Order: sequence, then C-alpha cells, then structure tokens
Amino acid sequence: MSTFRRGLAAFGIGAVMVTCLSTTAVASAGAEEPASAHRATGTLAEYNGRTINLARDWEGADYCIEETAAKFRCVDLPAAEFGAAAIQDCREGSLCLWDNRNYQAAGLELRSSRRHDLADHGFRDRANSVYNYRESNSRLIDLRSAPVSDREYTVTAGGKLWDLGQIVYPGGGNWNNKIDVVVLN
Ligand SMILES: [Ca+2]
Ligand SMILES: [Ca+2]
Repeated sequence: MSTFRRGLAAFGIGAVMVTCLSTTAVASAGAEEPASAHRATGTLAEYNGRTINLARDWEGADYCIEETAAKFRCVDLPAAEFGAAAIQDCREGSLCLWDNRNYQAAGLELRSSRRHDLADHGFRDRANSVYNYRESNSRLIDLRSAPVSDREYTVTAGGKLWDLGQIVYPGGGNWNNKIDVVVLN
C-alpha cells in the first residue's frame, strides 16, 4: 500500500454533498455553454479538518475522492506521488480524471453510478487524462449551446486515456480541458 493510500485509510472524517447552495460562477469560454445556464450546486468535501466547496476552490488540495455518493474528501499527495504514481492511486471501481496529461497534477476520483456535473466538483474544462477503472463504459460529455449538440466520448471499461489531446474532438481540435459532465453507468 502506498504512503498515500495509508493516509487515506487513516482519514476517517466524511464530507457531505449538499444541493442547496447558491449558484457558483463557472469558467466558460467561446461556444461553450454559458455558465449562467448551468446550475452548479457545489460539492462539499472534507480537507485538512475543514469543509471546502469544490465548486469554488480546492484550496490547494491535490486529490479529491468520492467516498460515497454524498461524501467527498480531499488530500494532499506526497510530492513523490504527485505525478507518475498517481494512476496507481485510482481505485478499482473508480473513474479518475487529472488536470494534466499522463495522470498528473490535481486529480478527481468518482465512484457513484450517476451523472456527475464536474462544475459541482470544480473540475469543469480541466481534465487532460482519464482512467476508467470500472467494469462498465463511462461517458465523457462536453456541453454545447443549441443548435450545436453536446459532444460525447465513450471511454471503455478499464480504458486509459493518458492524453486527451490525442482524442479528436468532433468539428476540430481535441478533448483537452473540455469535459463538463461524466456519466458512470
Ligand atoms: Ca487541464
Ligand atoms: Ca466544456
């Protein structure tokens, strides 16, 4: 078990996800769906003994994990693991996203089978690599404004996308920093 995992195991305080917070502004650019049309409720997470709202600010946290559908917590990663070793920290049954390619920089680990609005988790338009360490396919969605339909990419069970910059985006470009919603089946 890695140092990081042991730290997680020792960390017992839960967090609560609430749905009654006011809308939080979300960065949006170009033809992306405007933030004003988007309801971000904000996911609360336990981090260093306090509660933070991921939609507003990760406050320096390196890795935020969904323990249950209503319980998130964030941790700091040892410097040695804040990089190539990060993919090993993605647990079986999770879909993990990282801010940089090759599973580096800040990471978000999701586990519940549902639609995850990444704005709630403070991770909209950020993911550059993905690991779907699950037994079923998952859907990665970029929300668009009508008449342009939302874009979608299916990552297969066990699929590793080390560089979303290599995944062709419909209409041009690539999938870097575009994912707004993840659907876990
Ligand atoms: Ca990024
Ligand atoms: Ca997007």
